[in-house]
Amino acid sequence: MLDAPDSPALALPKPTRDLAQAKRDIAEFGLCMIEGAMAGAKLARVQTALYRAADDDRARGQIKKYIRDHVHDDTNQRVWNLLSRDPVFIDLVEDAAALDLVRATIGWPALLGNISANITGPGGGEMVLHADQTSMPVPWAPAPQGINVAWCVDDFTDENGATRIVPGSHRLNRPPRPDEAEIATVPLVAPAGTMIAFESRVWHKTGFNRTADKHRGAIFAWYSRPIYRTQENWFLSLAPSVRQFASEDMLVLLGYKTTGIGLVNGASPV
Ligand SMILES: O=C(O)CCC(=O)C(=O)O
Repeated sequence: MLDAPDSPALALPKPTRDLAQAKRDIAEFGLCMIEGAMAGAKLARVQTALYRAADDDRARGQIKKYIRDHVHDDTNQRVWNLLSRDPVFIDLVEDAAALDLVRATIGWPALLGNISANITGPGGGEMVLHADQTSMPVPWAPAPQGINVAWCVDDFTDENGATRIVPGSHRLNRPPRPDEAEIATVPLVAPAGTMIAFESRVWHKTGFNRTADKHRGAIFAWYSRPIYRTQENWFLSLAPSVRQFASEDMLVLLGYKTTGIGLVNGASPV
């Protein structure tokens, strides 16, 4: 696993629009890249909504350090609970291709753990190398417990902090050890509008943003098997309008419509 940066072991899947190929890529590499998942007016709408929410938070001083950003600095901004910020983010959560990959990777019902953004700015530092299924005790079960669907809001480049990944690391079926924190990774270089889905065992981190003036905005929709607690506490933080107009799939993803766990008086609350 300690491969040189130009090693064939660090090859990435080719961007595709073929969901069958994307599922094969997740099995082989631990991730897939869906090109052109957002384009034109939709991409512009997402960009506007995200940067408006980020500007609002910044203007009001509502930027909180994220407990998992071990290297945090003021150039990095998380925007939480996007579902409650603009309806366009509801569309991302329910995107047909995204939900198809969720069902294929972790089954259904699934929970939406969170949908948040990470905007790394000029000079922004790296995140620690990690896999996302942090709630799963080791030894891990031999199947992914979650999947992260990342939406590139800006172009992802090596210079502006594209997410860096260790392709195939899902096959190790364990989190990286501290002495593996600096092993070779590859940047997920992709144009804005690309959707990148990576299963929860893949090792990855935010890259350094070495630019003088470029932000790298990315939205991460994290889905897990329903036995895990959600990262965002939807019951406290969800804007009522999202619940008011929620689709059947969204009710399941938020944990309002359920079987077996999360019941009220032995039945699904909704
Ligand atoms: O910002 C990125 O590229 C990755 C973020 C990430 O891995 C995380 O939030 O867990």
